[in-house]
Amino acid sequence: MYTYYISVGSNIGDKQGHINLAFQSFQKHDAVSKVISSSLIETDPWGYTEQDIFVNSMWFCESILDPHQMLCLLQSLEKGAGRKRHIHWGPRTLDLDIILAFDEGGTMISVCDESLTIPHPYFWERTFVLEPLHELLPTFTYKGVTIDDRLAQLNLS
Ligand code: A4P
Ligand code: MG
Repeated sequence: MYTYYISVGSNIGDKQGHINLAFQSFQKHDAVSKVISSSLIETDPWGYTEQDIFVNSMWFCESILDPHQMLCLLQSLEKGAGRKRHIHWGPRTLDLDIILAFDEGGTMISVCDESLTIPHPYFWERTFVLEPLHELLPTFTYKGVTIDDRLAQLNLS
């Protein structure tokens, strides 16, 4: 059994609608359990800034799926929302990224291959990821820094 924190983002069309529909399918999936969503927040675009504001949130779940199987499930939900891949960091109906994964003993899992990098390479730089993560995991610490301190650093810079 694994636990996952999954970042959710949308900035095209009915953003909240895309997220809510995907959440319902995810919750119903046989291979996932104990699904929780953070609040939805509106955020300014990060990276490629010539695009509409995003709605972002974070999902927690337990699952028997290993990280690559979880990536497949998330990509099928993105497809279901009509996701087309064009511009890197560009507009999307639904983006589901695995941010953190833990094994049954609570140890953080690292993956780095051609299809998957966990922890997500930019998560520690992004308030749109860390704010919803903070809601679900307020005691999280990464490389000796608490998520509270990291958010304070990012909000100052
Ligand atoms: N991939 C590798 N690691 C992962 C992972 N941990 N989780 C691979 C999910 N996928 C992972 O992703 C390209 C490939 O990354 C996948 O095929 C998978 O094998 P993509 O979603 O098709 O393409 P992308 O848009 O180029 O990359 P990505 O990683 O989704 O973009 P980012 O870095 O997440 O940036 N601003 C705000 N405010 N809110 C946002 O949500 N999102 C982005 C997207 C930019 N700016 C934003 C937001
Ligand atoms: Mg993605």
